[in-house]
Amino acid sequence: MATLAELQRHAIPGMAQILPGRGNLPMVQVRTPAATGVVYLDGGHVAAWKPAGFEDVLWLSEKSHWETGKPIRGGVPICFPWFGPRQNAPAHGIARLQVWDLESIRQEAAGVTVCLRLQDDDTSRSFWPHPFLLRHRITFGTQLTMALELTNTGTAPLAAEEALHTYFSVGDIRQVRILGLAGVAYVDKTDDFREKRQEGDITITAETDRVYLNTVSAVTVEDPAQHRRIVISKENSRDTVVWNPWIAKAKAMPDFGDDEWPGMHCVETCNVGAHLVTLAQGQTHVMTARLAVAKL
Ligand code: TA6
Repeated sequence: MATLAELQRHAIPGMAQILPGRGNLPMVQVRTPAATGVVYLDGGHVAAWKPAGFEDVLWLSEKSHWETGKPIRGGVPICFPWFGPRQNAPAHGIARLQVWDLESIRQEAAGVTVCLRLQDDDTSRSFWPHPFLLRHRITFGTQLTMALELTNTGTAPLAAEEALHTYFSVGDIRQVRILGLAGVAYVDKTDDFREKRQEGDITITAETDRVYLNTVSAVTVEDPAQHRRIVISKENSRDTVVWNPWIAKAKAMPDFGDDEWPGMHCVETCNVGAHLVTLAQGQTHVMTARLAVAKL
């Protein structure tokens, strides 16, 4: 793993710097007139994005761990190579627990793009015996673009689930409406994984944990308490997860404040279950999530 001193060669003076963040974990901090943003090398984890004129769009728990090997609660955890729990292995896979390498930082028309990479190693192979190369290209600008690029660097076919598990900051989840998934089938994980169909817009009135299937739709989150709407569009993703833990689940998570559930929810861009990504030797797949925010 590169030292902080070795990472400085990537800095762009006045725009992108590499410095110790929470828990002294190394982070890239981007500051431009368009937006500010933060991504940690731990987990390749985007932790903040604040476009000019708005409060931070991403949510972070005040109780989050800030330790290598433990997932940050909030921001955008990367779930790979599986989604959800797995016996004798970390939930949501290993990528969010490992320290990624900083490959480059570039100033582009759309913003400042930070590229992080993660390759298989003894740890990953102990859980999942496949060679792989992941790149996470994050562009911090008036929009936030996250492109998760997966390459099969092995000789055998690779099959993996993936998710950009994005936590959004909202004024009051009880006032939020989520548009764009009407008519889409979903698995309701709070009701024995029964398959249902979304009727109209989504409102959150209890623990909500749904995998919307086979949808390429953009999703709009209307947040009247913060007078803003967030549009989440995506490419090469077949599923969208919507999650809020509500009261009991929030209490049950040690890295989640008991009273934090009204201020957040997840809309996750993913390929899970039957839509896992399959790649032949040398093949690459890029899943992209793009966030935009506007006044409501
Ligand atoms: O994406 C929703 C979900 O799968 C929920 O079931 C809940 O487990 C959430 O992810 C958080 O998972 P984590 O492992 O980060 O606590």
